[in-house]
Amino acid sequence: MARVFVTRTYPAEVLDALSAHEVVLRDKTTPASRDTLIAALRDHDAILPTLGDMFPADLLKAAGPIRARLLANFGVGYNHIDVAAARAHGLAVTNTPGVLTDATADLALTLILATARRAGEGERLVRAGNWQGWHPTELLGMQVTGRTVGIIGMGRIGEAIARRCHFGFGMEVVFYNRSAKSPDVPARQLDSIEAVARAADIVVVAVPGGAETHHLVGAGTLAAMGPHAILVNIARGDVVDEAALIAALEAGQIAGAGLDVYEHEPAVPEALRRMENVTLLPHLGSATLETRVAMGLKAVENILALFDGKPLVSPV
Ligand code: 8YV
Repeated sequence: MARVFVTRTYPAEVLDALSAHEVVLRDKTTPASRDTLIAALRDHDAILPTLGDMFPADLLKAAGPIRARLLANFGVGYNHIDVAAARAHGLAVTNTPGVLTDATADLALTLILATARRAGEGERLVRAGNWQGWHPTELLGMQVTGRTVGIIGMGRIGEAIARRCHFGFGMEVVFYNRSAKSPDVPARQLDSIEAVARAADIVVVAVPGGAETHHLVGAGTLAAMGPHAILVNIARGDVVDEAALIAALEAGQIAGAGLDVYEHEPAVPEALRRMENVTLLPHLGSATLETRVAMGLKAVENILALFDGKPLVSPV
């Protein structure tokens, strides 16, 4: 019987799928500490970690000798794991691509619509008991149908967002991607992020996180967007320079923002929380029950493949 360390609370189906093995469950909603992860690496054959459970190179080094052979990450993004260092310590890393694409793309559209149509402001008005009744110029927003959306990062999730924007809202799609891409939606690839920012009414960030994309969207991109444009981020918080975003919003350089992710989660700057033209969600991209179950089962599939001596299903 192999031993698996599971760092968080998961839907029951996920743990049921591991029932043939010994599961050590840290039944918590918060990230595991450094000491907990070091002990887990020493005493288990596989670990099922997720966002916030940090595996930097120095932790992996301090843990040695490591018994674990796999970090089966729950999530498609794995910027909290130093993959090269993990490999150097004999640990494979897997993620959960594909199964969360639709849920995350749906959430991007939630942010586009909520921000453009000022849904948060309207909801707060009604909830506070301050609505005085309908009038012709109340809370006028930006019409989404027919606008241009600019997608930064045309991977699986970017393409799913493009499909929704094109087929659902008749939007023109432009995008930036570091390599040439032909998505299955009419879309124009532009050669820089600034060009996308200039062309689009709504810019959506959908690149992976990590050192390569840190502050990819900064003051220059925001300045290129224009005072009627909206920025949406469903990727990782630090892909956008948060201080530059706050400055651009405060200066009226852009019209608003829809954010699911932040540079220092769960901290959300007070300046953003004060702004009515910003929609703020608590990293809900993949947060549907069916998606979280599918993510968990994908992580478990990788763990079981390791124990059965089969090829990993989704190595990174
Ligand atoms: C997850 C995500 O909810 O999968 C990812 O990379 O950002 C979200 O869908 C969370 O980050 C767990 O990994």
